[in-house]
Amino acid sequence: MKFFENFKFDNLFGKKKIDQNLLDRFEEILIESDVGTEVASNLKEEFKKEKIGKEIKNEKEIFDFLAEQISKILKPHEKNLNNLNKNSPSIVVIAGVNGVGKTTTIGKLGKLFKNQGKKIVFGAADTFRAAATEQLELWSKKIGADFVKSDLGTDPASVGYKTAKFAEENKSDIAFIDTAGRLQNKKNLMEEYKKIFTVLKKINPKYPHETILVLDATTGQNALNQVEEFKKISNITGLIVTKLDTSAKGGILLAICKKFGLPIVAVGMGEKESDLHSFNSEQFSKMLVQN
Ligand SMILES: Nc1nc2c(ncn2[C@@H]2O[C@H](COP(=O)(O)OP(=O)(O)OP(=O)(O)O)[C@@H](O)[C@H]2O)c(=O)[nH]1
Ligand SMILES: [Mg+2]
Repeated sequence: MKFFENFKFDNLFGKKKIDQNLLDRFEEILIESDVGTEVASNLKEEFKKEKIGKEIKNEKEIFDFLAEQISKILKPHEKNLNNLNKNSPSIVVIAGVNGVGKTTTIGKLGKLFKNQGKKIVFGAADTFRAAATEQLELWSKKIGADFVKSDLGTDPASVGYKTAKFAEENKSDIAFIDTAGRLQNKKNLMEEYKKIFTVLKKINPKYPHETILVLDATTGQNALNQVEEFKKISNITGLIVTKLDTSAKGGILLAICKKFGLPIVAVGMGEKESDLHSFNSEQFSKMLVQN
């Protein structure tokens, strides 16, 4: 994940002064990195104000400036991961389309809270595929979480219900409810999603305390549509962006923050249980522009 893989100041321009050409190329690279046209144009303007006509020692100076600007944009969107466990039990629904990394993220989240000595339960509300339940069950064994499931084809909402009840009765600290990765354009499936929330609210109107939408950074601009669709049916309280360890253009985070103003809870940087990190805007911005 990097913005500026192909950005070589000397090679590209053969000069060390910021001029219009360089500014345009700067904006182009930002757009190619999925930050969206508005953010790209704002960053270009900031850059122009500060640096136009000035001598630049090296590319690092450009990158440092950009990292600082990006960090300023993202800072208000940081949400501490520990906030997911403000209640006892905390009921957390993990949502998102097919293959974004929901189940893996639940495993990682479980591990993280387990390390803090918390009692965890996973609920397998993806009842459409046997493999989905098995995958979550494996994670539960691996990290020592309790596990709630139902038979294949059971109403996902009933698993949500069972999981929340289990958490209450067994004094769990957090329940993570895994859901099926469905396409947001299939209306009947979205209806099932809604039902999970309705049923949880019947137990307690405050449930779920958190609904985290998982987004795959490699899907680029499509992530924006996903947020839009899920916001229609649920109160998204935070985002987790996965696969930032790949060649994904992490700039999509800026576009999402600009458009939806949602908090970012964590970022996924690999497939292992230890590969989930609290979202830190400074670190993330540096990583984006590292060259
Ligand atoms: N490189 C990388 N791979 C990831 C990351 N998170 C998840 N994956 C991989 O992405 C693939 C899909 O992950 P799952 O957790 O099964 O995704 P899901 O959203 O539960 O998928 P469905 O249940 O089919 O909707 C798996 O191969 C994961 O190992 C990440 O941060 N980085
Ligand atoms: Mg899954």
